[in-house]
Order: sequence, then structure tokens, then C-alpha cells
Amino acid sequence: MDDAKKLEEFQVKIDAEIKIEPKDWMPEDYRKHLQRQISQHAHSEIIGMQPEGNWLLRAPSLRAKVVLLAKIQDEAGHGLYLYSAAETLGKSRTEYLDELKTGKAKYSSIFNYPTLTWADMGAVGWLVDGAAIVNQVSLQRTSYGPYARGMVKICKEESFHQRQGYEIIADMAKGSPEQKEMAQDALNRFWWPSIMMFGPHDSDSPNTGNAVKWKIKRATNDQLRQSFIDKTVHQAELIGLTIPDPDLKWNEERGSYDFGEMDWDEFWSVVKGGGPCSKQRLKHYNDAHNNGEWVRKAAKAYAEKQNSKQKVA
Ligand code: BYC
Repeated sequence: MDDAKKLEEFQVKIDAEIKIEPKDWMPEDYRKHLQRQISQHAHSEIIGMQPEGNWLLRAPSLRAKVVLLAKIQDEAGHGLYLYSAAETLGKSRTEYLDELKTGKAKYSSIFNYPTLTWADMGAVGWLVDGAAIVNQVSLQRTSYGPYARGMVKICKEESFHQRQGYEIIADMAKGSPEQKEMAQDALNRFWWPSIMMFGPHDSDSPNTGNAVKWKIKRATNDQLRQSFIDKTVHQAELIGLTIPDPDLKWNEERGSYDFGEMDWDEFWSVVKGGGPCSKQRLKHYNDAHNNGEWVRKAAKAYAEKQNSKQKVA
């Protein structure tokens, strides 16, 4: 069958909501698109452990520490599912990780901001995981089978993450005036970076066209951002916090909130590696990877020993 015919059949499958599986024929651009998106997603989960790891040893109670630790471990698990899904596209985990180590690969801009207070653990869970869920719920229906199935499990865990963050911020918002101030300050610092997680406006998003045609994306950047804002404003009101956007206003006609413009210079600078913590995040990842060399060597030596024992037997 020639490529034009294969392409036509591929699109028919996509339009009929039939999942594409690793051994199915797929256009090279579809494969590359997914390799890029799934690996960036995996890197985000792994780098995303750092801002929260910063507070593990300073959590204010044993319960808070245990819950935060469980959440961070979940993020590691998400990264591993996603690398496995990305590997089914014919590129090895080592290659993906090399791209992360050298700074060639992108990961979500949000993780290049510092977590300065305990209230930031609330803001990260509530807003960052909240934004991640809105995106990932739609990705459960993405056209590539391994990615869609990975998302189902990830979404279940993310909703626990969102609730743990909301609990922290809600407790602080009803605490002492200083605690309420910390909660508001965390919201002020994390609001705009969180809504930037959805990426550029659709009109400035070069990947959206193909992503929608191939049903990799089931909703566009702007649609998902709007859905997140509409959900979150009410949650802020419930706990007496104010979204730091003077242009935020309910639009009766659209049945949605109107909101202010993001600082796109800041967004692109962070995406290109100029975020407040970009260098620190990459260095920490590389240091951890290098420090783990002895574990990888030991595991390899053990596997070789087991293999040679089996051969002898
Ligand atoms: N940050 O054409 P566009 C989590 C890049 S982590 C950095 O719209 P696309 C969690 C984009 O990659 C949640 N870069 O791209 C973990 C593209 O560059 P390239 C992570 C961004 O792919 C721990 C260029 O800008 N979630 O759950 O159609 C703790 C043009 O953009 C960003 C995912 O990764 C950004 N914010 O749409 C807590 C979900 N935005 O690659 C939580 C999966 C854009 O062409 N990914 N760029 O050089 C997606 O849904 C899509 O990839 C995006 C971007 C919506 C992020």
C-alpha cells in the first residue's frame, strides 16, 4: 500500500475514534509529535518533584509530611508511565533523558518558579495540579493508546494531589492574619504562571493544528485555560482569597469569566530556559543522576550475575 493510501486509512481510524497502537502504521510527523509531547510531559513530572521536595523536611506536621511525600512519589510514578509510553514510539528512555540532561528538551514552565513558603505547597497542589488535571482529563481521550491509558491512572492520582493542595491553602486562609497573608501571597505568585501552563494562545500555537487533526489534543490551549479559570475562581472565593487579576469578570453572555492578558514575554523567556530557577532545576537533576551512577552500576552487575547463574544452571 502506498503512503497516501496509508495516510488516508490512518485518518479514517482517527476520525472513527479507534486508538492508534505502537505497532500500527503512523505518519512520521504523528510519531515525532507524540515523542515530543509525551517526553516533555514525562520530564515535567520528574522536574516537578523538585519544588515540592524543597518542603519535605520542613512540613509543619507528620501528617503533612507523609501526604506530601506520597504525592511526590506519585509524580515519579507518572514520569515512569510516561517514559514507558514514549518508548513505545521507538525511541529509548536514555535518548529522552539525554535531551533533558543537556537542556535540549522542554518541560512545563511552571516548575521554574521557586516555592518560598509552606503556603506554596498549597498553591502548587491546588493550582498546578488543578491545571494539570484539566489538561490530562482531556488527554484520557487522546488518539494514541498507551498515552490515553496512562492518563487514566494519572488522573485518579492528580485529583488527590489537587485536594491535598486545596486543603493546605484553605487551612491557611482560615488561620491567623499572617497565615492568610501567606496564602494570598502564594496565590498572587502562582496564579499567572499556572494559567501559562496551558501554553500560548491558539493563534500562536504552532503544534495545535496537527494535534487537533490527529486528536492528540481533544481541546485547545485556550479552551482548557478557560475551563480551568471558570472552575478555580469559585474555589478561591470559597476560602476568602482574591485572584490577582483586576480584569477578571463574569461574562453572562459567554457563561465564562473574562480575564486579563498574560505576560507573554515572561512566558517565552521561561520556556526558553530563563526562568528564576531554570538553571538550578537542571543542575539538581544532573547532580542526582550522576550521584545515582553507583546504583545503576550495582543493578547492572547484579542482573549480569543472575543471568550467568541461570546460564550455568
Ligand atoms: N511550558 O504549539 P504549542 C504535572 C512549548 S506536569 C513549557 O502550544 P503544544 C505535574 C511547546 O512545547 C504537567 N513549554 O505546544 C507534575 C512548544 O515547543 P516545542 C505537564 C511550553 O505541545 C508535578 C511551544 O511552546 N503537562 O502534571 O501543542 C507536580 C509552542 O506551544 C509550554 C503536560 O505536559 C509550557 N507551559 O501545547 C504537579 C501535558 N506551553 O515543543 C503537576 C501534555 C507550550 O514545539 N502537554 N510550550 O519546541 C500538552 O498538553 C501540550 O504539550 C501543551 C503545549 C499544552 C503543554
